[in-house]
Amino acid sequence: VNILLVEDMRSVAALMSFRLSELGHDVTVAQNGAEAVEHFKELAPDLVLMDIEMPVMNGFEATTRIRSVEACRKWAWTPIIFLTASEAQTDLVTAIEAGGDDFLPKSVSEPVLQAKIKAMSRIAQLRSALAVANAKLEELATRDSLTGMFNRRYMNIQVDALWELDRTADQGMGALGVLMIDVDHFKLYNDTYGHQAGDECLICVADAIAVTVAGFEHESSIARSFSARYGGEEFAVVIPVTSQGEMQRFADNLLEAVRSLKIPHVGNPAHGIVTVSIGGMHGNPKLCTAAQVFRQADAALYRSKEQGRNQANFGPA
Ligand code: GH3
Ligand code: MG
Ligand code: MG
Ligand code: MG
Repeated sequence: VNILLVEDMRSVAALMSFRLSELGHDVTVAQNGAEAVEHFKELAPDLVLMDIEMPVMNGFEATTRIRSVEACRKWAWTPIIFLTASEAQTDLVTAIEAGGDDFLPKSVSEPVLQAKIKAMSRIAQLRSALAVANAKLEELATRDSLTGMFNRRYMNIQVDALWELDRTADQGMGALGVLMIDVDHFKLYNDTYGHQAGDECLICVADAIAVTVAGFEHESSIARSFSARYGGEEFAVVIPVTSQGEMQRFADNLLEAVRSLKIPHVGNPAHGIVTVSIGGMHGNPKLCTAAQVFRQADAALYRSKEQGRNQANFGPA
């Protein structure tokens, strides 16, 4: 166990750290609370043994600060055991209030000290296993299982955040473009080639979209674009754009990327291969809501369908 021992009295620190090393632990000593906070940030110890009375910064204050460092790291928790010369009740209460987990007299016997360390490490390990599981679940909850793309739920959260960021920024990025992408005659694709082939087709289209977005980001040196499976055979891309022309260029790239997959589709008679229709709209978050832009993009998509598919149309700028 990696232990951060916080103790201002050199003789006590030396003795404690000798005992702990004998028990097989790695010990780092801090001589006051301020040093303890610094060491804590650098070392991320498994356990902290904290003296109370120290110059510069006492143990209660140091504990409060360590807890606020942890608050910035998701699910982080390190057990903190206070060490004290006396067993005053008020100290115990203050120690727990400050964020400490337990309380031991400095004169504690070796077996008790070892047992406490074991118990605390066990809780810490369980907690970190839970944190890993939680992170995995969070990741799963944001993704669509077929394509691996972000799902609509996560997209809504991200779009709201993007919008809010730009709306409140002194100098926003200007406009955000929304593109709705819908596979043409996809029901017929399923009817002709089967649902399994339909799934595979969606995976290919999703990949083509992801690659196109990455390429466009690279060549226009923009970041923060975002694509998702919006539902069924529909995808959406949110991309910072400076003009409708730029969005048009991006939409052309998307149309071409899907065509160049050359997936045969006899139910799409005008083209013979899988194509998509696109509706685009861009707007300034300071002037309109995300919902308005999505609505207009959807209306533009409808026009692309009506006018023969395999094309992009755009809402009013
Ligand atoms: P349009 O060109 O007007 O968009 O015609 P469409 O046939 O693509 O549109 P419609 O909304 O009538 O049909 C969408 C089809 O997409 C119906 C549904 O079975 C299929 N679909 C939705 N999600 C999935 C999926 O996950 N896998 C497969 N294989 N098919 C899906
Ligand atoms: Mg002291
Ligand atoms: Mg559709
Ligand atoms: Mg469709």
